[in-house]
Amino acid sequence: MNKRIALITGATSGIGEATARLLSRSNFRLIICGRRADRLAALQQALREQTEVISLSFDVRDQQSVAKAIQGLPEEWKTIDVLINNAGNAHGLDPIQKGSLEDWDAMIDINVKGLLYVSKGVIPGMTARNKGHIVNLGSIAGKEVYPNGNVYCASKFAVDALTKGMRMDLNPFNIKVTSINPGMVDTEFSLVRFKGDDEKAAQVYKGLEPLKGEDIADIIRYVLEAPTHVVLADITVFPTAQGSSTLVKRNA
Ligand code: NDP
Ligand code: 8X3
Repeated sequence: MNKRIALITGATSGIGEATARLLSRSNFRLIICGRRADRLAALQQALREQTEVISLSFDVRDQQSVAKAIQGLPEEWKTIDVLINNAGNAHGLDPIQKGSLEDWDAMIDINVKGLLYVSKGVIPGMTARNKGHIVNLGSIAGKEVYPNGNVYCASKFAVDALTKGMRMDLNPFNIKVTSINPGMVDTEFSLVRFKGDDEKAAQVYKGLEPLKGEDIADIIRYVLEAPTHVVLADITVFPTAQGSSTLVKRNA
């Protein structure tokens, strides 16, 4: 059976890396993306035994770099079957009256505009071939707003709207669109949110068993392996200890 080509953004850590590792063992050829070239090289090397892998290093905020990287793919890599729009992060956790413009720009530029730039590069090939599958990483933050989550939540509400819009607009082209909306996943997410403060990041997951990147990767693989006539449109996933954005059962 021919291997499908999957392009994964944010493959240098967390959910994206776990997904790349799992899909490398699941009949996919991979295009792994991220800014940290050293990590991309190490991952490419590690996955090479399982499947063919190439890497693209670009900042999703830079539309020209995104377009150049995708247009510059070798011919045999241009027919992308699966796009996993995963790159993204929260920056800061401040009330709106104290939030920093820099953090706001980062979240809107990466989580919303970056997702659009990568999609703009990949979708024309999918519509031309009348097939494809786009998986957008939303969040429970794109379903429920929580205190101090303001702009991060807004960025993920935008992802939710874009996922729904993509599913409608791409319907004539047989393109599947899925959104996966996790609660707490223990990745580098909180470390980035709290600007490298390990202690603050560790507090987020204290006293509960959070999801792991591998848990989300499992779901992504399941979604991608559904029969041709089935699309998992919208999946919200929590750790068992989490009941909502703000309701979490912690051990003492
Ligand atoms: P990580 O911080 O572990 O991974 C984020 C990834 O995004 C990294 O590979 C990073 O790569 C990439 N990235 C960040 N900024 C840019 C940029 N400007 N250009 C290109 N790539 C970028 O976090 P997660 O794995 O947890 O996050 C993955 C997705 O899941 C995000 O969209 C996040 O919002 C979402 N999510 C996470 C949850 C959680 O609790 N962890 C819950 C719900 C959703 P690099 O730095 O090398 O560029
Ligand atoms: C990440 C989950 O609840 O920290 O999107 O916003 S949360």
